[in-house]
Amino acid sequence: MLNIILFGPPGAGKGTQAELLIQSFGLKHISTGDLLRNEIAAGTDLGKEASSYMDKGELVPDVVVIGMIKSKLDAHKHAKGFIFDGFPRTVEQAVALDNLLNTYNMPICGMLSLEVEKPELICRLLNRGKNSGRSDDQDKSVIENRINVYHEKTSPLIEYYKKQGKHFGIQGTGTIEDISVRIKKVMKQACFDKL
Ligand code: B4P
Repeated sequence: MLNIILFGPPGAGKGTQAELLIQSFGLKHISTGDLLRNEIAAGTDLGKEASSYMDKGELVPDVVVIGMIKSKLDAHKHAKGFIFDGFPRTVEQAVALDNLLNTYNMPICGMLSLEVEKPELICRLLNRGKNSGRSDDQDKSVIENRINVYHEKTSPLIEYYKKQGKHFGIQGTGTIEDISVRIKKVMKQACFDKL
């Protein structure tokens, strides 16, 4: 089984690149952002709780997100592998993911970390906000808070996966196609035996 984490700050291209990878490798895509937005659209209690955090650019509580991931893994036990997009975002989430995957004997193969500078992130997200209807992409102060939260709570995961020898930094600027080529090259190096 091939399990990959697509990592990076908000707007780094995780969702964009995940779509291309699932086409190439036949992996199951799990985006916690998409799962949460589906709950909001369906008007569930979980969605109502999540939107109160997402509208401000804060992280949804770990217990909520970890529960969603567990039910996705349980529902797709026989998948060829998973691309985790936007998860984990805290050390607690990373520990929970390691524990869950170890129970299935299918550890993370690599954490592919897309590197993009703040001005480019802000520009991309404001651009998406013009058409996507995503409220968290329309307000510059919310976007800046998401980037601050990333540095405070999410970027420590780089060290967490470096210690496991699983961190791979990838330049996240340039055309979407060029970045995809870079990612696939790293995947072949990191996970060759599982492809
Ligand atoms: P997410 O849905 O994960 O959104 P994101 O970080 O903004 O990145 P996304 O993947 O959508 O954007 P992408 O970089 O592909 O999270 C939203 C919110 O949900 C979080 O703030 C949080 O509140 C909550 N949440 C989600 N997961 C959570 C978790 N695990 N724990 C707690 N809370 C959680 O693309 C951005 C834009 O850039 C697009 O318009 C794209 O077209 C463009 N783009 C991509 N690549 C480009 C390139 N190479 N050049 C130019 N533009 C590019």
